[in-house]
Amino acid sequence: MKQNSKKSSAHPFEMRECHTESAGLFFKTGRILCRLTSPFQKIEIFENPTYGRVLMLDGLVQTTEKDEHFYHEMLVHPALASHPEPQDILVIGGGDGGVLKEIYKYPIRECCLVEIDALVMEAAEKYFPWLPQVKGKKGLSLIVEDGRKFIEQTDRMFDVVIIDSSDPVGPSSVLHEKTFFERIKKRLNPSGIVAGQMGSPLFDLPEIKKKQGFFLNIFPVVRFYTGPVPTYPGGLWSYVFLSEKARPLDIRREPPPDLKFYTREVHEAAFALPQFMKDELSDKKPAD
Ligand code: AG3
Repeated sequence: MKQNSKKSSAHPFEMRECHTESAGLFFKTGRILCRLTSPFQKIEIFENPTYGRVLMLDGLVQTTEKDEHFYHEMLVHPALASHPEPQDILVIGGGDGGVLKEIYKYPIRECCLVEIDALVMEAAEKYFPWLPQVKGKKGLSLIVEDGRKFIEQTDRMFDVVIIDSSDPVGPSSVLHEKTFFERIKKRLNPSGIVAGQMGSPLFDLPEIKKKQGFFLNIFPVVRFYTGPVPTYPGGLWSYVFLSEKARPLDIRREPPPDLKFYTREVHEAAFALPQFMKDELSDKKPAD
C-alpha cells in the first residue's frame, strides 16, 4: 500500500506492517532467520508462533506458512483450470516459489519464473519448502531478471502468465503499468490467460479501477475476483483474470488433489464481486 511502503518495527521482538497511519498488523517474533538488504529491498524472514515463518519485503508481508495457500492457490488455479491446455507458463515475480509449487500440480511442459531479486530466491530457498520442492522439475527455468525487461526481450509465447508482484512501490511498480501488460499480451498464445494480484479492495480500490481502465484497452476479457488473505491489508485480496477469449467461469478441469483452499465452488464464487467493488468497477468503458 502506497502510504505504508515503509516500515517494520525497529523493536527486536515485534514486526509490524502498517496498513494505514493508524492501523496494521503486528507479529511477535521468535527466531529471526534472515534480515538483509538486497540491491532492491529489505528482506526479512522470521518465525511467529501463530503464522509460522513470515516473509516481509520492505516491511510488507508477502507470505506466511499458515495462510500462504489462501493466496497462492487463488492466484494460480483459476487461470490453470480455465485454460484449454496449459503447457507453457510464465511467472513474473514469485521468487519465494509458492506459485511454482501450485503450477507443478499440473502436467505442464515448461515453466519459466522471472524474479528480479536473487537474494529473495536464495533466502526463500533456505527457509521455505516450496523452491526446493520444485527444483529439478521438468521444464523449469529460474531466471534472475527484471520482469519488464524479460517480457520486452523474449520471443517466447506462453499459455498462462502469472504475475506474483508485490505492491506497486519499489521494484514491483513497473509490473503494475499499462505498457507491461501490453507487452505481456504480445507474448500470449490465442487462448492465453494472465492472472495477477491486484491489491486490497478495501484500501486500493482507486488503483484497481485505474488498472481496469487500461486492461479494457488491451484485453477483451477483464474479470476481477477476490479471496481472503488473513495477513494482507484489509483481509480481502483481489486478483485479475485477463484474456483474449478464455472465460473465467468456463472451468475445464477438476482441481488437482490436496489443495487447501481452492475448489470449483470457491472459483465460481470468487468472481462474484462484493457490492462496493461492483459500484466502482461496473462501468466497463476502456480508458482513453
Ligand atoms: N505477493 C503479493 C504480496 C502483496 C502483499 N501486500 C502487503 N502486504 N501490503 C506475494 C508474494 C508471495 N509469493
